[in-house]
Amino acid sequence: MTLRLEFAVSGMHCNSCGLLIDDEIEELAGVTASTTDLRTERTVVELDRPVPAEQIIEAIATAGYTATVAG
Ligand SMILES: [Cu+2]
Repeated sequence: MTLRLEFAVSGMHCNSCGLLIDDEIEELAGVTASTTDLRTERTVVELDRPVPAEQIIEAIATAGYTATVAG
C-alpha cells in the first residue's frame, strides 16, 4: 500500500532547504519517501500507512518552514 500526501511549503531559499525538510519528514514512522521541489514549493510524501497530515506539517515546522496541505 502506498499513500501519498502533498504539501505547499513556504520559506525555502535553496535546495538545501528542501533536503532539510525531506530529512525531517523521513524520520517519521510510516514515511517511505519525501521529495521536496524548491521551484514548485511542493513536498510529496509517500507513506506505507496513514499518517496525519498535521504530523508532517509539524516536522516541516521543526525544519523551520511553513506548510499547508495541497490539493
Ligand atoms: Cu536553503
